[in-house]
Amino acid sequence: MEIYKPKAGPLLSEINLPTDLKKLKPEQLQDVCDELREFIIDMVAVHGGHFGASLGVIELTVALHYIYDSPKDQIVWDVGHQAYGHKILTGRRDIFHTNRKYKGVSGFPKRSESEYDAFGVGHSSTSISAGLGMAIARDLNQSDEKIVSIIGDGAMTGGMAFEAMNNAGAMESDMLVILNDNNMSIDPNVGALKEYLAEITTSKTFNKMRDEVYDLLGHLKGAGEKMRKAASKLERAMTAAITPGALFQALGFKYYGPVDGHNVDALRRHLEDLKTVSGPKLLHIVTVKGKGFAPAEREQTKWHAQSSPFDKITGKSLVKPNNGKKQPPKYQDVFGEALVELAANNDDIVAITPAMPSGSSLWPMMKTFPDRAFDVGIAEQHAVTFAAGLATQGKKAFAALYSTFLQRAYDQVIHDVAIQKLPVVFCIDRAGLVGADGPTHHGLYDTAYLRAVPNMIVSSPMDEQELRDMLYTASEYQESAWAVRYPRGRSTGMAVREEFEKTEIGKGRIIKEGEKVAVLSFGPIGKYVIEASEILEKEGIQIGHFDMRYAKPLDTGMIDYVLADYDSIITLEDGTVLGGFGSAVAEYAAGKGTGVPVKIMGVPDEIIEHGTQRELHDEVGIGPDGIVDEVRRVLNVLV
Ligand SMILES: Cc1ncc(C[n+]2csc(CCOP(=O)(O)OP(=O)(O)O)c2C)c(N)n1
Repeated sequence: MEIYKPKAGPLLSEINLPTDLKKLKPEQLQDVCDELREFIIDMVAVHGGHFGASLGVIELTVALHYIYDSPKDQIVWDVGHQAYGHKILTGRRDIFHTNRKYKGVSGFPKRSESEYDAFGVGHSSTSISAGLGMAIARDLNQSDEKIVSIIGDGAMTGGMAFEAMNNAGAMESDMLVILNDNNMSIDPNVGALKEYLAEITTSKTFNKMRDEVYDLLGHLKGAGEKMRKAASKLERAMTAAITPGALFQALGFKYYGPVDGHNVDALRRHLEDLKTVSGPKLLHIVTVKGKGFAPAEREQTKWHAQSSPFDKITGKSLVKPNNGKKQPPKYQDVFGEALVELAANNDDIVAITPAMPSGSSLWPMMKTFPDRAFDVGIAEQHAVTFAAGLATQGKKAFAALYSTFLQRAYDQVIHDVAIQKLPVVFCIDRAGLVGADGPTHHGLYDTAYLRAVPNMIVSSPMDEQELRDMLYTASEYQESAWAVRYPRGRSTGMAVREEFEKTEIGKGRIIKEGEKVAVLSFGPIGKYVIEASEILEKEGIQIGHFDMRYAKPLDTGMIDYVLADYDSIITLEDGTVLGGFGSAVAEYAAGKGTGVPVKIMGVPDEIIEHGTQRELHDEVGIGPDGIVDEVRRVLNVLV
């Protein structure tokens, strides 16, 4: 089937690189913006992808590439989900329909993909640190490239952004930070900073004075260094006196703004002028997430990203998912609903999310028990220590984090939770290969890094019934921390009993007995063993299948049983093969000295790119076919 390629308008189709954009007159830039917006809407309406954030920075993207000389100048995006316009203007227009598809363009800036992608990204709040590193390297190299870091108001809630500003403000190296303030994270932004930014953008007195100062500064190019310094001093004094922007000033940044981020001409002029201002400076622009596509402006969370084809005028979905048949619930929803049920019976239960109430399905809890559910902003480290603090006072804290983002809080897991033996429950979503978001988002390491920590149970259910029971058991458990990992996507669709039952900690279950080869699976990936087993049965091969449920504590009784009854063990997990569940089994088996070989199947020690989850599972050989092949191989070896 022919893959749909959006058609670029007359100006955009001539822009292969930013040098082509620079040939245009300033008056033509708005038309470029309109064509770029249209192109992105066209593309995402058919192929899906991140959406609202890119639409919100179209004018900024065009202005940046018009004024700066990328790739010499370094344009550093934060998170990178808003960089579609950037990619299209920097040589990837004609392949952009492969965005997020297997072997296609990455949905995020990526250094190996293009020299215009100054820094690889996917996780938030990194752009100022990376930009500062580039600025200091530039100074050491005595070269003259410009450094621009773009950061959203959501990403600005991440501690790293402040660590970077604190450092940059004192280093006095030349760099520009552009704060893209759309008042949204994926969900509505939260926290005191958000209120502060809102005060700035709505303060009329300040805006008037700021405009006057800016005009003065902006027109001083020919007026000499002395006057500019005087004006700069005046501006700083005034800004400090009337406070807006003072937070950034206090951190050593010159503050400019707020500027309408959809006025490409104003942006172009500001960027041009700011090139002449040295040192660390911050330009605050105000934008609308989803700008130019009415449904996305109205429902900004829903349109943060889109997967299904939609009508590019009305936004209405053009496909009935699953042909209109009811789909099994997503694992995240099984968690979100179970949590509310548990919280209804246990007043001590509280829940924490670092800026992912939609992604982690915490809204039911936030709506039902608003006093006991907390969105703390994009602040994983804080989220974990905050949960630890709650636990010291007898609260049963459920910290819901994506596996990939929990990586940020590893020290907090050890130092604040495990060492103090606090019974925090980590609900680890998006565990395993996540699909189209690619390597920055795959949740591959949690089993390995959590298994290494004392006072930590590491579990993964094979289906939604087990997930509910594990959450219930964890809610009553006070001896140590507990991690429950579950993947992106839908559960099995099985009939689930209403009441919860305790699961026995550290105990697996037998799915199927067999001969010679036993497959020990950890988590929902066990479904592939069932498929593989059916294929093998047709060949007369009966494998044993054991759903182990716990990587720690291991069900050693079950492993002893398998070691005694089978000739070979295969372990299967949706995570790295280094130090994960399979390693735990192999360590135990080696200690027993039985000589039964253990083959660890999981994700190899390589960076795995993007694609659908199934494509990636098959690529690394942990899909049903990979399991079938491995069983045949083992049996041949055994013969
Ligand atoms: C460390 C980390 N935590 C969570 C996320 C998930 N995430 C992706 S985009 C986003 C919101 C970013 O908001 P903002 O920076 O304001 O950009 P906008 O989407 O509004 O343009 C979040 C929370 C992430 N990418 N990285």
